[in-house]
Amino acid sequence: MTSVLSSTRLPCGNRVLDLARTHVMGILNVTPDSFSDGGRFSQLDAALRHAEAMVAAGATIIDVGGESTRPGARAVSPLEEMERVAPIVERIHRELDVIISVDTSTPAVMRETARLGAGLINDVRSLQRDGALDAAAATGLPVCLMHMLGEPGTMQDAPHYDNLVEEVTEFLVSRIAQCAVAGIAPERIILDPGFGFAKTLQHNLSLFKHVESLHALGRPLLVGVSRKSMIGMALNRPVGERLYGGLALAALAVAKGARILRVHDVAETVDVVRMIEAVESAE
Ligand code: 9MG
Repeated sequence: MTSVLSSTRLPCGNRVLDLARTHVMGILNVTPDSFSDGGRFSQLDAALRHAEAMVAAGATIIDVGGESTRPGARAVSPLEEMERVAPIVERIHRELDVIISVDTSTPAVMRETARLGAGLINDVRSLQRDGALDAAAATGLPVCLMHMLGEPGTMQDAPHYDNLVEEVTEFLVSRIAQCAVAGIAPERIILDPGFGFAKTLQHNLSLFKHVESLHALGRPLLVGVSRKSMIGMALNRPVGERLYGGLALAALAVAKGARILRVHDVAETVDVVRMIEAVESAE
């Protein structure tokens, strides 16, 4: 396994992420259709129970998101996003022993959820929204910077690269530099090549094959491919039948040095990670 990190301990609010190991980040979507059978309070309880189940299955990070990033998804207002995300962040912080990541591009959501106990900001827009750099800097939390071109609604409209790996790398280098200007030190940054974001199937496969090259940037890598269309297209599988393809990619991502795997299927992915660790730690 390859990766050169300057430090293996990443402070995430009141917890620390040990980057010597690979972590499984469980996905908790709190969009209206995610926990739709009941009123507001039972939806919150259902989301908390789902988070609890993922922690019991071995997730060390829960990624809470209130805005769908699927192509064509409806945009939500900052207020709507806050109303979805803040209550569950507060409950998880109070009741579960886990790092809370907030999947958001909205400055106000970054600030408020940090106050409520979030430990990590996961921004698919790499802090490019107005005010996002300053908001993230003010929280003191680590941030995950992800590669994407354009916006989720239109990103799949004929994405083009002359040299994909080089362009993804350049994008991330330039976002790290912008973060430094805003007061976010490189030590607070996690990098993500953004599988499925402004990329064709061939782009995704090729980027995965060469993902180790991002280790040159010296920061931990997050890989998110769970149930994505790259698996569906490569294997001709609908979304409900992408588990084995996803586990194959999870194993490959660990072998290529990824430190965080963002997944729906936590228990299965934790088994993959632990099995690899068992082999790697043998004599
Ligand atoms: C929110 N979200 C959806 N897919 C993602 C991915 O691949 N990486 C990160 N960091 N976030 C994602």
